[in-house]
Amino acid sequence: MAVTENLKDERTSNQGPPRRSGDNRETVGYTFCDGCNQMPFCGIKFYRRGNVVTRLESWPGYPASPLCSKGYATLQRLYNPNRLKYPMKRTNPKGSFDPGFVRISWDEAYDVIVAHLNRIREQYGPHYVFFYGGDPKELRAAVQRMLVSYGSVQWGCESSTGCRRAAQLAELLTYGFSTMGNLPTGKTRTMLIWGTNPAYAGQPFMCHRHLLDARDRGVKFIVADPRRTPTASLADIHLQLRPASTAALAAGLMHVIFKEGLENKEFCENWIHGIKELREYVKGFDPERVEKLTWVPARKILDAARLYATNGPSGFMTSAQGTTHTQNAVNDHRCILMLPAVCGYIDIPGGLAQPANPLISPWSDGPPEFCLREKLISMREHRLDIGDFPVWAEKHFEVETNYLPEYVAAGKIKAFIGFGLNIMIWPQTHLYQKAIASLEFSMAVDNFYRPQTHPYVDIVLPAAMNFERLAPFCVIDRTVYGRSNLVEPPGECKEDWQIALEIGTRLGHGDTCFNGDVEAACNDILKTWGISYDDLRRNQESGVTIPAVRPEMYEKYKTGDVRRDKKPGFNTPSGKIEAVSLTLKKHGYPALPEYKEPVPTSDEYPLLMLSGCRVPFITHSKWREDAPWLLELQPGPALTINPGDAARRGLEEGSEAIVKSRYGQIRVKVIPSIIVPPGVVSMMHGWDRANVNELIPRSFDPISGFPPYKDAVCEVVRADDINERA
Ligand SMILES: Nc1nc2c(c(=O)[nH]1)N[C@H]1C(S)=C(S)[C@@H](COP(=O)(O)OP(=O)(O)OC[C@H]3O[C@@H](n4cnc5c(=O)[nH]c(N)nc54)[C@H](O)[C@@H]3O)O[C@H]1N2
Ligand SMILES: Nc1nc2c(c(=O)[nH]1)N[C@H]1C(S)=C(S)[C@@H](COP(=O)(O)OP(=O)(O)OC[C@H]3O[C@@H](n4cnc5c(=O)[nH]c(N)nc54)[C@H](O)[C@@H]3O)O[C@H]1N2
Ligand SMILES: [Mo]
Repeated sequence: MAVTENLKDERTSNQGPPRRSGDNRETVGYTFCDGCNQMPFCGIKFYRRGNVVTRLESWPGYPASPLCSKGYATLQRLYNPNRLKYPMKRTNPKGSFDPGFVRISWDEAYDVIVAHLNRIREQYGPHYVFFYGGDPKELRAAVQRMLVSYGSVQWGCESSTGCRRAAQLAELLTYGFSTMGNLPTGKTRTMLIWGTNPAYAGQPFMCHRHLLDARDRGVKFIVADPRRTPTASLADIHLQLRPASTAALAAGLMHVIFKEGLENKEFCENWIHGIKELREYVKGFDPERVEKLTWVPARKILDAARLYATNGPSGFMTSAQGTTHTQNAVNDHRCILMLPAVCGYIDIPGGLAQPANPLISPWSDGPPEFCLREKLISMREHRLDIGDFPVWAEKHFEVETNYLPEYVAAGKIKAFIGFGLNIMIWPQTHLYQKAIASLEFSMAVDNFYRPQTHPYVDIVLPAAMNFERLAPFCVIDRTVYGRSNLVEPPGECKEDWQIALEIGTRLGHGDTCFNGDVEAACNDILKTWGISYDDLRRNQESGVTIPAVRPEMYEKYKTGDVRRDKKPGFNTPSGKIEAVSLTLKKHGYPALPEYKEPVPTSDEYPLLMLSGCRVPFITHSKWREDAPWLLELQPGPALTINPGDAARRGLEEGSEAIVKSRYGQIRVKVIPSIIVPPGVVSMMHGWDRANVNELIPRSFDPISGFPPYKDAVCEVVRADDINERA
């Protein structure tokens, strides 16, 4: 009890003197939008009276600006009457329609959590507790600090389930560094954009505006995407490929480049390991064959290859995930990554440059020292995924989560601690619900009650929102920004960092968990740059810029500025970019980025299904009932289908339809649209009343374990046809 009360006092003082209730003057505060969890986050300047945020605007002069619809809707989310406000425990059996959640005190919640964690550590060992963080990445650092203090190695997150890490694994294996590409610069003459649609999914400042400007400057665009997105509309050449045929298209482009001698021969010979094998391999991918495999006309393959290779330097952008939601995730992505390599566009101005002085936003991985990374890695042998995904376990410290039901069934997990947990992330969600429900203990921390997740856990804790929390601060390029003048959260909500650090403290790790003091935890990270949160407050609008340690440099692989051992070359086993991956070879995987046929259609399931392509005003399972302004833009689950396919099924705009696969079915509204080509449908993810992930097979990519969210087949029928038959 005493711990909690003390912490509450400190927290209040962290945020400046409490306001008197009669104090109704308007004051200004600053925070970040967590609407789409893009890092770095967009900046919000807000106005408050008393404890109420009354209005907001884009933070002037802040680089991640202006705000989009989600940013403005954060106020409606903040004051949503359905917010979780108190800790709760379940009193009816897990999975019940009414789980009978009742309010409890923080003390009771912490007592129960700590008792279970201590008991499990005694009875089985600390690695039997699985810790998980969903898409809200802001909380990850503190949760990791807590779980490593406790002594578990089992840390998984949304990135290690279905987002960034499979593409990143491909990058690390192929290039030895991590990159999603760059925005075009003044030197860029052609841009290749593969499987990403920043017009909808990226912050306005991050991408689309820069792409439009580049287009106006005369930069040429090649966009590979099965859909006619706004990003594809920038394209001089739109490669509208069959979903999940990525590696065939990339191999086809290289076929043309090699055949016509357009590659950068010097770079290929000196800096690509396995260039001979790659040349041999892509010989089989002539444009006519690739047209059959990918649906992209041979003429366009020729034109795109020539434009990309001859009108350089060419820039490059790929998705965090669009190309890795297939059963061949890592090799699909590896094949795309070979394109900038064979043309020698690596680390040159206007091409795929790597910053010489990265000060990366720390929230996706968490800052290594703060997260006690060394200790986490030292426990690697206890990882659940080490046998199933050895290459992954070598390169990533986060555990691959997709075999969770199997690990639970084998008795290897006894408790599950989820921060920002959305069980719908997993394909065939019901298996994960059942697995989590079968554990000896589980809990979740969230802003709202989530019917697909919370009935399966024992305790639900209420998290504070972005206007109410101090952590984390934000990093953009080399500038660090803080928050100020925060409001008190409703009820008894606490910020995620405080919850994690308080659990750690109650487990007996007050020393590593800052006795629950969030500002002290932030300062521990900020001190790396010689600053504190107070400095951020003093420089609120401008932020604090950390000077670069060395000038910008290019072709760093030639000078020994890339590898840890300071030898020239890349950070790969061969020291070169690896067309033939020595790490994959060592573990018995295909060493070349081989093409694998996507899952075949059949008479019963004749349509290819993309799932989870982003829309501008919704993020995953959030932003629906949370902020009804956004719900007005799209009030329910919707499926886009090509108008011809719709007409053949008697479907029109707004028709109710059933989408079904071998694994399940969901009810949706139909939007006939040429955004998708014939034979392809696109369904949003994250709707609790129409969870598309129940339709996705658990056929995971063997290297990364990623689910094939965009490599599945289905059929769509009118809902009343089914009703009539029933
Ligand atoms: N079919 C299909 N599935 C997909 C994808 C796809 O393209 N297709 N995309 C995948 C990708 S890339 C991603 S990133 C994942 C999404 O990852 P998820 O983790 O599924 O993301 P969210 O739906 O945002 O859910 C996170 C939960 O955290 C809660 N939350 C939000 N903010 C906070 C906070 O500050 N604190 C706490 N404690 N909780 C909070 C939300 O209310 C929600 O319940 O989905 C993946 N799933
Ligand atoms: N508004 C909004 N913004 C978001 C999010 C959100 O939910 N809502 N989510 C955030 C998150 S967590 C992420 S990971 C990013 C995702 O950001 P993006 O990756 O840019 O978003 P997607 O819409 O999934 O874009 C993937 C594109 O890949 C295409 N695609 C599908 N299959 C293939 C294929 O086989 N080959 C190729 N070449 N292309 C293919 C799809 O048609 C789609 O247009 O967005 C972030 N921003
Ligand atoms: Mo993501």
